[in-house]
Amino acid sequence: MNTPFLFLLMLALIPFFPFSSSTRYTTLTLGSSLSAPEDVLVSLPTAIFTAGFYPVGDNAYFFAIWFTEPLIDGNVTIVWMANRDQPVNGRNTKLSLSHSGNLVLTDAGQLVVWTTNADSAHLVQLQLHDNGNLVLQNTIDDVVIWQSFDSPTNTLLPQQPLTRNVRLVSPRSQTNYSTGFYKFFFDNDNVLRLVYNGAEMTSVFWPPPWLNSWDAGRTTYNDSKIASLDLVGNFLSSDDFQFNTTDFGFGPQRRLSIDPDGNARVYSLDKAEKIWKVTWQLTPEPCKTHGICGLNGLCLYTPGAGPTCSCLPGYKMKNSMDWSEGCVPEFEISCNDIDSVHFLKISHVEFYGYDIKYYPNYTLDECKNLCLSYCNCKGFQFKLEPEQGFYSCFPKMMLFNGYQSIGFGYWMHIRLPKSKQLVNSIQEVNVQCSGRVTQLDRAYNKTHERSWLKSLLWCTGAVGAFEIMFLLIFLYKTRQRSGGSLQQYLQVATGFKRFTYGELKTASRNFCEEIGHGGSGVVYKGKLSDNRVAAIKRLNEANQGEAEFLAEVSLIGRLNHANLIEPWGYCAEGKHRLLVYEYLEHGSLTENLNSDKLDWSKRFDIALGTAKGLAYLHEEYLEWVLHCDVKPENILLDSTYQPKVADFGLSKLLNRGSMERSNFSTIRGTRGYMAPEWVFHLPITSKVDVYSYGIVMLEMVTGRSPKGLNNGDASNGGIEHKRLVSWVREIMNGTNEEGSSSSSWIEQIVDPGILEGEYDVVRMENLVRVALQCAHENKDARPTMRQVTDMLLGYETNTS
Ligand SMILES: *[C@@H]1O[C@H](CO)[C@@H](O)[C@H](O)[C@H]1NC(C)=O
Ligand SMILES: *[C@@H]1O[C@H](CO)[C@@H](O)[C@H](O)[C@H]1NC(C)=O
Ligand SMILES: *[C@@H]1O[C@H](CO)[C@@H](O)[C@H](O)[C@H]1NC(C)=O
Ligand SMILES: *[C@@H]1O[C@H](CO)[C@@H](O)[C@H](O)[C@H]1NC(C)=O
Ligand SMILES: *[C@@H]1O[C@H](CO)[C@@H](O)[C@H](O)[C@H]1NC(C)=O
Ligand SMILES: *[C@@H]1O[C@H](CO)[C@@H](O)[C@H](O)[C@H]1NC(C)=O
Ligand SMILES: *[C@@H]1O[C@H](CO)[C@@H](O)[C@H](O)[C@H]1NC(C)=O
Ligand SMILES: CC(=O)N[C@H]1CO[C@H](CO)[C@@H](O)[C@@H]1O
Repeated sequence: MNTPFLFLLMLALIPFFPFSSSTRYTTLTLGSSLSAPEDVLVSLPTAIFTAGFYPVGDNAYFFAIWFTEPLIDGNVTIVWMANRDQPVNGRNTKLSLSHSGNLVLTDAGQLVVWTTNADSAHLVQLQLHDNGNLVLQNTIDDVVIWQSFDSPTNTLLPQQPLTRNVRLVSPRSQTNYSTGFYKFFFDNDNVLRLVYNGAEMTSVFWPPPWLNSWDAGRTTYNDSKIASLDLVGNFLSSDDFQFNTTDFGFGPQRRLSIDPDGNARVYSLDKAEKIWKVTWQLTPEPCKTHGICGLNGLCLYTPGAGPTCSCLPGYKMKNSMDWSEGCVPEFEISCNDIDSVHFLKISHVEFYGYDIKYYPNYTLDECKNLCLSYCNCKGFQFKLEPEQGFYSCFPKMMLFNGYQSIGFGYWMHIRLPKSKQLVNSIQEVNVQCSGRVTQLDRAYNKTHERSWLKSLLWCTGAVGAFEIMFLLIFLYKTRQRSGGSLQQYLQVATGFKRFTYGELKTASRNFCEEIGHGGSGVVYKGKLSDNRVAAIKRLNEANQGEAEFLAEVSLIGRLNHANLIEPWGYCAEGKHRLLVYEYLEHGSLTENLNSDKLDWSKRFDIALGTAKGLAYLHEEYLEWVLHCDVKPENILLDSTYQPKVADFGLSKLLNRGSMERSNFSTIRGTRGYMAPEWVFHLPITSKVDVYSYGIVMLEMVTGRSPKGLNNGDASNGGIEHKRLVSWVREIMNGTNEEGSSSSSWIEQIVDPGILEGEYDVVRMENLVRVALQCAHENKDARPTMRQVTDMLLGYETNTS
């Protein structure tokens, strides 16, 4: 080798590197070595990557490869490690290329910690390539003897193949890089899987184990077992699994990592801000990752804050430093003495797996006795099967993979000794309309309105707020932006795209065609570059941090239902916050209510579709979404007059931490449609939407607006629209007493101008009865939205 030349080259390169106190190599030749801690090898040709000794503690180092350029917080991002489970000493430790052509990491001059075991050729050299691959190569014919791409740790770089013998394994924690519990690999059946492989148990959770591979969109026939992420952000696997990152296209540096929380994510480097942004992730629901809180633990998820763990009542943390070890009971239960046992009910909690057996159509008492009859039964899941209309019992031999889910009808009953006088220390999960609510004056003065709206959430409570096209709304007080790259999660669903402000400006022709506005912002019509017509909502207030905004947007982006308006994307640039939605030609129900286009059968479809959309928000989508502002303006109609619920952005919520009643004494929603709970400061549940739905349905049938004539303040909002309800009720009551046929009371309430007698009296009666039930003052007397769809649908199937 031409040493003077190399020396000059190194001199020339030195100014480009921020830390220049150490020796920088670009090539390691036979017999030479890198000494800990300072020596590094930089990648060729442009030094994107650096290989060297990365400190992990007092005098403890990994031999690792990282991105040379540090992030905004000064830390570098590691992409590969040689000795993740065995850090080496800082002194007298070397990575040497032995004369036999072997790469050896020796700790403190003696112990071989790691080696390539590849001694074959003699004329080899070690170089780091700009794609992040550390390559031991024959200098004569360029044959690769060994490369780091073949033995990844938890990160896959673009163009690095994931092959049959290779697995990505998560680190233990954010700060502990040693081998963790989550493995991403090709299984024996040729399917790419993510598996929790803990100390006590193993379980596959992706693709969902209850689906067969075919249903999960995978093929088991291609045994080439190869997957990789390419330079434009397309990941393709031989089992047919593929995705595109949200920032699809050439440009940003990307990496796919298996994170310590068991999620796989693709990160793209934002060069300007020097942070990693998540542009794809495998599961948007972090608590559904198996094993995350260990045995007897329960996972709670708050967007922004991420998942948190807690122990079940009666259990305590096994190792206060490590949730993966879960919780242990603070009691002992004797098997035979069933009198000393009781069951503690925890609502909205699901534990996945470890069922002793599945028992359909069981009552609660039968299920309790069943659990008592098994010595190893730690509790049981009691669950409503909405389709069959009965409850099922799942006695559990282990309480694992527990998470709180405000799904419909999930209860967990855990077995505890009677002597343990435990209250349910896990807060009953309540549902509220906004994640972070600031304490408000509970009186709603009209004069207050402006500042109230400005400073807070955007529940469009404004009198007369006329919102034709509604999208979603969220606004919080500006919050500190969390700097860590991991907080920058952009949880995205396929098709939910990030737009630039310029793109949207062009699409809307500089925001010229206004199609609606409300408290939260103005909606414009626009045409996207792919010729789709969109509704673009420009939010008034941009004082929400970007990360915050993205966390909220991502929730909305995951909602997908035929009866919900489809979110297409968003823009968060500087002060601008915009949301992009599908555009519906027929506008809202308000505009169509008095038109003759809506015949009876269309109205029935609107009733049913709206109920389905709301039921999805409440129940199927397990993220606890309430709408809180159901009204005709927020029910949009597509070309066939099928309804789509809009403006469910008001709904997002989830902060269990602030569930105190006092925290949401704010009146939300629109006068005329608000449930009495708002007025009387009762707990807010999904039943507020049921109430509003009932009022909307009555309005649709009668043609009478629930908004009173006077524009008095909304604190008596519960009173006025009672008139519509009691009016209907009285007519129904009165004529029935007189013994006249049902058609006569229906005739009296149905808007004669609109429906002209052409309707199915029996179905109409059913609809009105359901609507009245929904608008019951007592929330417990109202059905759930799921029951509403069943009642409307059940009737359909019974009669046809
Ligand atoms: C990292 O986790 C492993 C496995 O639990 C443990 O043995 C090791 O001590 C941890 N290292 C640090 C630095 O905490
Ligand atoms: C198997 O997958 C590889 C990689 O995706 C692809 O190139 C190949 O054509 C596939 N083979 C078959 C038989 O589909
Ligand atoms: C990714 O984008 C490319 C180009 O737009 C497209 O052909 C491909 O179908 C996309 N793949 C997925 C999984 O969306
Ligand atoms: C559930 O059990 C009850 C009582 O044994 C029975 O009457 C009912 O038909 C069952 N339901 C179904 C759907 O099997
Ligand atoms: C709102 O109304 C209350 C009670 O009527 C009153 O004390 C308060 O000053 C009003 N607030 C504003 C800003 O007008
Ligand atoms: C950056 O490194 C410091 C010290 O090594 C650590 O305390 C901090 O958590 C790191 N920041 C991130 C975002 O990982
Ligand atoms: C309906 O009739 C019953 C019995 O006559 C009466 O008690 C009730 O108050 C009536 N309800 C309404 C809303 O008029
Ligand atoms: C944000 C907020 O107002 N939080 C309050 C919620 O309620 C609890 C208990 O009443 C208060 O301590 C919080 O400050």
